[in-house]
Amino acid sequence: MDTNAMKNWDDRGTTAEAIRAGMIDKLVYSVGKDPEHATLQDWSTALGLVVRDHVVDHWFRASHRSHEEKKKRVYYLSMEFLIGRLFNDAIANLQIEPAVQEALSTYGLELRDLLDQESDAALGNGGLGRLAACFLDSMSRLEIPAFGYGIRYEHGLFRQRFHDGWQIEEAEDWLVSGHVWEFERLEARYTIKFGGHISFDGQGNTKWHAEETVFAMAYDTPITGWQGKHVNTLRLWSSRPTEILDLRRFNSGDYLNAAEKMIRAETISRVLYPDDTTPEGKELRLKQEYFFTSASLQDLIRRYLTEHDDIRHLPDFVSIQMNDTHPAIAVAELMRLLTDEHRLSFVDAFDIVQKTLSYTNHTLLPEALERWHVGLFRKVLPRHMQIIEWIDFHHLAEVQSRNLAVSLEDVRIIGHGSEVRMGNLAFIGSKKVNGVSALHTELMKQTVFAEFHRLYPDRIVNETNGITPRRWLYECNPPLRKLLMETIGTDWIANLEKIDAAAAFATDASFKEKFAAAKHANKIRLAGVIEKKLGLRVDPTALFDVQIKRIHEYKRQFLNILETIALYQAIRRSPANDWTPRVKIFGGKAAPGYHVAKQIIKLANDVAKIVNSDPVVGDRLKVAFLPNYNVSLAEVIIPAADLSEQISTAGMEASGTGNMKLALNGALTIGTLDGANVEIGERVGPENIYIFGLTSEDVAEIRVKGYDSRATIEGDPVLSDVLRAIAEGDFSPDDPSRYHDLTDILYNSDYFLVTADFQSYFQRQRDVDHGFRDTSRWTERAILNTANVGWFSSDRTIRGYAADIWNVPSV
Ligand code: 26W
Repeated sequence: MDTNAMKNWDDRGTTAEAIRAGMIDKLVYSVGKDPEHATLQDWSTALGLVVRDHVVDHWFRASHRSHEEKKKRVYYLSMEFLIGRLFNDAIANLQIEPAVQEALSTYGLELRDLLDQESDAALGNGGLGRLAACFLDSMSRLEIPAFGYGIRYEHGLFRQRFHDGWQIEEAEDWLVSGHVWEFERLEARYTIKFGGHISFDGQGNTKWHAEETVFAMAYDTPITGWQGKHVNTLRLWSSRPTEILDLRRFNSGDYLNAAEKMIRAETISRVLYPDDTTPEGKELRLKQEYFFTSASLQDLIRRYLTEHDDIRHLPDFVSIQMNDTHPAIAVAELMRLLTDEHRLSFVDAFDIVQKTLSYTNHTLLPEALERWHVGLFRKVLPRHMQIIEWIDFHHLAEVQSRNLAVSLEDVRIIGHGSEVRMGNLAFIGSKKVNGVSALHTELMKQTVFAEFHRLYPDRIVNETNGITPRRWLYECNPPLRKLLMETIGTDWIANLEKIDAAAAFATDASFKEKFAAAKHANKIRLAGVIEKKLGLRVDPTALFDVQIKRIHEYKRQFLNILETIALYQAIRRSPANDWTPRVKIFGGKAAPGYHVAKQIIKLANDVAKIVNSDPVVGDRLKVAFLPNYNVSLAEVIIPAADLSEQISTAGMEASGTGNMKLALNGALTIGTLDGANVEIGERVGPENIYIFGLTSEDVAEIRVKGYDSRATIEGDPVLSDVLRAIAEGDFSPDDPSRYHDLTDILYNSDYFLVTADFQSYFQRQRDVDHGFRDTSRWTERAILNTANVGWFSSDRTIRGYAADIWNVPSV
């Protein structure tokens, strides 16, 4: 690589004039439009290309440096990267916004309008996918040479719209309007094999005769770090046919079958599976997991061998993180590559595997732990099944040799002889296994991995989740950003712990006034979005009470709706009372096959219809369920929130990350002692958070001794009146029995203990009403939330991974 050529690459100016000239050049020569006829999309593409050039300068320098210095690299393997939009993120990280604004003003263009042309890269379901995206930003900020590896789904998470209050899913199409942030890498193409059979030639050589092969083609997206000091790569794989059109069939008019093989191949990276808890267990999902994992391992070994010649030293220069069990096949695939292709012995290969791989667990929900039927697994991955049998056999032998009173069945990879437990495979094949909050990690040691923890007491570590302060404060909350920069400087952007300097201003009148003004400005903006999307006018001085996350029974949106109805009924009973005006804001998608979750969405919309049109209640209570919740909508809702709903059944939310984003933007949390809520409470102080409900210990106890929800309901007049109203169709006059399934769940099982926590939650909400009325005190408490959650930066989280797991330096 001729470094001289590199040098003049970055003399590309970042002045307004340079950006203006560059934009016109791109508009004319890349987009092929003249300013007079350019659409907003054209201008957006042109400016995007200009900004991208600046990113590429920093990118090349960074990758050149990592290559030169033979630095240890981190590879983050994830089936999901919930990136959202990249345009504003690049501009913010390169700190060229003022120059861009000025360049645009020459043509009377607004940056916001150009940014809004970009479609969200919704390549993820929820927490796990978004965490991966925040981690990419932090690894670049910390100048850790790293690659994200995933799938370039043609269609990301479905678009949600409501039809008569019911969720409707539509295919998402992010690539339709072009995507300037990726580069196709024709040369980075690997063959991925499926099915078939294995032959041995007696000299210990194993041959995999695959039934089907596809190509994995790479697309690279630069991930710009703060101030462009480092830029990493997100490499997403797209599946391509190894055989193109069957011309013979085509010419015989059998057009569809002529393309059959091509379509089958392309299907692998066609669409993201929209479930975020229960695996569908579909063959295509297993093929997706193997497809990207194999391509990624082949690619990183090729890169390693361009810098090193002995594969045995791989662990010294490579650390691979498996984002949940979805890439856990990596344990067997790396074994296959090291033994069948690089001719190492199984024992040597396994030693390298264990030293290179680590696994993050994101959920304790039994139904979310991936188990593949042995029959399906052997059919799709016959060689890997053999390798997994070898690993399982040798691991069990090692366990037995230690004569520890451990349940062998629990630590088997192949359970009950019929299922491949990907969590156990990942645990056995990893040097470190981590949970995502202090409580979650403790519960991992006591439940799903209790036997493994006894066998390997130092393998499980905790790395509490975090969020990137660039996107989730600096970029999404300009008014608060401005106030913080003029008050405590800019250090917090790259070192969020430094935001605690704002605590000193919590009682400062002018700071409080500006802080409240920033929140109010964000609430006015959100009120505008609610009016545009729902035709509903809300009062921006009311309490904005926000619950935004995937719809799931354990996240208990149902509990929130029950409290909303109780408040509604209370206001109707005593309309003259001085009620704290409140707007209940909901956002979230339900997995298409999750009917209870879809009913909960419909109930929220039915309650909204009744409450929002009730003249007795008027502006004292409004309910708004915003459709198609995604990263970009979160960036508008979060800065405008006063109250953050984190009300999961204790012990079931591994961490949560929305809780961190909302607290950082000055919302107070009402929540259970679950996931990272516990650590948020420890840092903001008990007077600045509203904790309620059963603890995870209480829940564990109830699981043992049982729970009578019917007794609770009959003993709670507020709750039983709410359930009577639902069951009698007060919110579904067109179908009075519509919610009998939902109310029956509470009377008959109530596994998620909604009724058990209702009273405590209802009372705590009344405390919130009271607290919010003291606007001055509330603002102080909001400031103390913002100031005391700096620790929840994903930079701190990644520093933890780098030190405890990857053994790489971070700046
Ligand atoms: C195979 C189906 C499937 C897909 C995704 C099962 C499970 C998942 C994810 C693990 C679900 C998920 O997103 N978990 C969330 O991960 C976040 C990041 O660590 C946590 O903050 C959330 O608490 C956890 O629910």
